[in-house]
Amino acid sequence: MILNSIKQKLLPKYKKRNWPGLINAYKSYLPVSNKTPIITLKEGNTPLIFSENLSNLIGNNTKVYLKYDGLNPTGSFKDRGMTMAISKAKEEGCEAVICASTGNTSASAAAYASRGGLKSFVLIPDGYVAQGKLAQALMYGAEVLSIKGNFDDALEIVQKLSKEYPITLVNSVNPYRIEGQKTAAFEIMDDLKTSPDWLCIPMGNAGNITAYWKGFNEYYKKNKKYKLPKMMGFQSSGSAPLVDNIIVKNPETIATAIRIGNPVNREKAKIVKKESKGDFQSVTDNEIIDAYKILAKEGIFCEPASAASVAGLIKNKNRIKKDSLIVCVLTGNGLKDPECAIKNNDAIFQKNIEPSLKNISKILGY
Ligand code: AN7
Repeated sequence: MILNSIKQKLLPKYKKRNWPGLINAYKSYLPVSNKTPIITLKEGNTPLIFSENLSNLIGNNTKVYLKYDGLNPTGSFKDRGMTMAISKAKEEGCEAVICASTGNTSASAAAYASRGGLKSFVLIPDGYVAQGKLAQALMYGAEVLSIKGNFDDALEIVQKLSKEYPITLVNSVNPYRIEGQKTAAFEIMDDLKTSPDWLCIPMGNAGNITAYWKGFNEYYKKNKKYKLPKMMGFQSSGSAPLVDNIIVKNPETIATAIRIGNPVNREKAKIVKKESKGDFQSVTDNEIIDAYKILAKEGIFCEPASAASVAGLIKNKNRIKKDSLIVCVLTGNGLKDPECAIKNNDAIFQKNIEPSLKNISKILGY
């Protein structure tokens, strides 16, 4: 009886099943009209999760939240940009889309293109795309070209192709991608009713950090209670063109999603850093894996590139002011890269066990 009355009170308030997808939810902030065909998989509305472990680790009454964007329909934040890019491509009458990708963009482009009835072509670097992402691109129906080169080589080619042929480029140079992705900042501010002091985020091409900054600014312009956070961008030390202000010819990192040596949004990222009084830093692969494990111990499984945001936060422990509110963006789901997880964990995993009750209870220590 008591349980029933609690349920009746809570249910209407927490009913989120009617989420319409991020274009419908934030229409007034987006370049869409009644004529735009909205191609959606109900992306967005991802949870902002308080991290007890990280808050304790940082100390000084810091509150750390995780924006778990790996819970989008294809398992990464790319869906936010792709619902916009594909809807606009469809509105403009285009029939095919193309992208270069370290994996997640290709998965998302393939899914939304199929949903919108468009053809998709994706170029990926041979041998450097996590299995889950490759599986998705193939299943969702993209034409996949694995090239003997890296992401930067692939991006150069697709940029040229999209200029010469009637194919829409859906990498983050497409401005609609940034428009869609800025909604993640809106959701954070809607949840917190304020802005964080720091936003920690991994950077590859730096489209996402650009998008978040745009989102924070748009709310701030409407209401000054939404302060502007410091934008803290993190790259892997073997692939840190924005930190070192260089082009990295042969980027290398376990975080294959951000294995990018010549980011297209370099100039935009510089502006974000300057305007937000933020910082760009690198973290090593070992620091990334440590952060990856810390998150999992709290039940949160992200891909290695996403853990770079948390590795970066931990690295700055001594710089964080008392009572800070920090959000780390977890851009992709851990299931994207099962190989990395199986290789990098501290689990007890015993194989070839005789299936007898006696034997198993002995192994378990009973
Ligand atoms: C999990 O899929 O570039 O700084 O081709 O998959 O906006 O590039 C992926 C990038 C962070 C970096 N985290 O975002 C691609 C691709 C994950 C990612 C990034 C990516 P940007």
